[in-house]
Amino acid sequence: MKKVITYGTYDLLHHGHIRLLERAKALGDYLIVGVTADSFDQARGKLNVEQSLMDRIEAVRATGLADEIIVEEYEGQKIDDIQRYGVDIFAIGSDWLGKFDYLKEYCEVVYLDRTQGISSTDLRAKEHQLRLGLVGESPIMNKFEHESQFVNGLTISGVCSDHTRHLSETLKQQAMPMSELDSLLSKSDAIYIISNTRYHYDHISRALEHGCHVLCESPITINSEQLKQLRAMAAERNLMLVDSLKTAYSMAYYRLILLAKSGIIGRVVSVDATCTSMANLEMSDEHDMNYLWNSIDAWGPTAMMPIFQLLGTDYCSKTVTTHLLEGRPDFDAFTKIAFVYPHAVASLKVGQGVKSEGSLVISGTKGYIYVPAPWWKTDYFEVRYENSAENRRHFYQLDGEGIRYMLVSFLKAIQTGRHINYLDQTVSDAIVKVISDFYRKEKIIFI
Ligand code: C2G
Repeated sequence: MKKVITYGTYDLLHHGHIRLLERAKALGDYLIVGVTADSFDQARGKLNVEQSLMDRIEAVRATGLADEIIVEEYEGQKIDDIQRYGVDIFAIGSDWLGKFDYLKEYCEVVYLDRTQGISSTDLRAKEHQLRLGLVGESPIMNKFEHESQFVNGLTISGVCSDHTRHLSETLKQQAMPMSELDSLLSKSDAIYIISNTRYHYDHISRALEHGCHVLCESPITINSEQLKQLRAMAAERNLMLVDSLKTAYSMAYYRLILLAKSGIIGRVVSVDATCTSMANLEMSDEHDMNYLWNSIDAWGPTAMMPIFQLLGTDYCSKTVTTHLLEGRPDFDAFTKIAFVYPHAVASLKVGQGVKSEGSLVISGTKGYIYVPAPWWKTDYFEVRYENSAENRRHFYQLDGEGIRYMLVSFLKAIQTGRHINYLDQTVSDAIVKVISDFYRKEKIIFI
């Protein structure tokens, strides 16, 4: 009996896939089809797969062409499968020409002509095209422009900015002043906002009025009342209003939160997060300073996220200590917040112009999780115990600082009308509440 094997994602199964399976089957007597696991697709940069693994397997099964279906989970598995199943022929589409010649050592390798004019990518893009406008004054917009290339169906519709010095040449060419925001909104389906937090409310409400979905750099606003209004506006119009907090979308970060919640370090008793950066305050002129984010705005949301995700948002008390920049009553260069919960504590330190070790430590009754600096770009963490032989290291690939995963998730949320909970709304609201209190200068210790 001649055994043939072939592999694929088979997202939105189409006649190109079916023709390939038919020809692969005709090469022998028994066809094994390897369907890629979601984590393997993610690792190889295929981020936009729409259907779940089960749905994709089901679609392949329904063709009646596969005698056996297996799951492809890791790089290098093909060699193992070929040997394990005693495969005679490996078949794949000609878009992979030459890429699998290394398998010739184990079996015959056949490249079959790819069917022209159809692909899962086209099908996905046709279904949903999203025009994303960029709004604000930050070099991070360059990263969004770059990362949008990895997201099928997403195009940048334009840029509104009053401070274009840090923008890439491509963005500079499309940039219009903030006074023309309405014209950007009218050619966009959604916008990404990274204007100074003082302007978020105005920019978000105008976007929602125009029927645009919003992805806004956290905090969404610096005033809890305004946040309530914006949430109501978004709900009324069936529009997404989502925090842009890229750390939430890092696989390593997401997994470490799940691990901590699963009890791997016992009961969590302390979460300590530090995030700092050098804002180059001496170099900044008056115009720059207008757009520069202070510590609590720039880093507060990121640092509060693990605290609220692990300990909840019902803290009993918080003590805020801050250091304001001389002559700038609204610019904190450093802020420390200590939270007390009924059975736990937490602390955060944020600095913009003050530098410290940017690590995250989650302490528990059995052990602790340590994420080295810069933890907000998590790709690695350690679970540590008293007995170091039990320590475990975890590594997950992080591409584009998490921005591309966040864009994919935002797109999916718009398509499905359902926001996947990388960042719970209660956490987002609690972040705004702390920042709102900060600006009301409630019970703050100044140093
Ligand atoms: N295919 C085709 N014609 C098309 C589209 C796809 O012949 N118009 C073939 C591909 O060449 C591949 C199979 O259908 O052999 C599955 O395609 P995808 O679902 O796009 O999967 P792919 O990313 O090619 O996965 O490690 C190799 C992968 O597992 C192959």
